Amino acid sequence: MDLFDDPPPDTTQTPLAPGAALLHGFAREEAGALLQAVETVLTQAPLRHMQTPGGYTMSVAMSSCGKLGWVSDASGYRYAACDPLTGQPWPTMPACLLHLAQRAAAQAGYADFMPDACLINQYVPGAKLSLHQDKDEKDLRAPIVSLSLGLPAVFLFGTPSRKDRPQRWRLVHGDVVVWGGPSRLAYHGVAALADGDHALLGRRRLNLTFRQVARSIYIK
Ligand code: MD3
Ligand code: FE
Repeated sequence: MDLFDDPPPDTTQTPLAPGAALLHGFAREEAGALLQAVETVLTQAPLRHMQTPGGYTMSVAMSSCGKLGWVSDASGYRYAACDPLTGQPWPTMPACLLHLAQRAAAQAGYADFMPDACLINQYVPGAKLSLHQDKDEKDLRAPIVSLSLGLPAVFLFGTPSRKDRPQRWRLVHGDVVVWGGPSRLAYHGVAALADGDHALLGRRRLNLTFRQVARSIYIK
């Protein structure tokens, strides 16, 4: 038996918790093309700082693509078919982004992932996202897939109980994380972004989260 027969995998997978897997560098090779698709979306649906229902302005700038986009204002959080800034439907989800999310979900054990929303988050140094749950999606059996581009971030990953102290994971350019099953309702957030200068993105981090928001019409 030759122990050295198998080529090393181009990405390793770290289980973060039941149902959650970090695919190291899963999108690294195609990151340039993915970034270009994101920048095109952002010319049609610009990044903006939303208001929280509590009256704060978020430090993370956001936009969306896909059938539904995530919106927050004084009246609450929700998914909406139109961008309130432009009054237009959100830009179509670029095929390269959809396919990346579907390949990652399948790799992590979630077949037939059909995201209808992709939330785009931009962090500049100092920007952060407080601990929260994502539970406004109608079918919590579908996972969420996240893609990190640009500066590294410290991701805080707790449990479905707010009281449990979160684990800290460093996410770098090209990393993809798939969150589903028992991890789907875990509390999570992002620590204040450290300053730096990324070769492709400069002084910022982009995070894309792919979600299935509407209830599926297909029987599982
Ligand atoms: C774990 N974004 O947009 S992505 C968000 O890096 C959000 O911008 C973060 O949390 C970011 O809501 C984290 C990773 C993520 C997204 C959703 C999750 C982790 C999750 C839902 C359940 C559990
Ligand atoms: Fe979240």
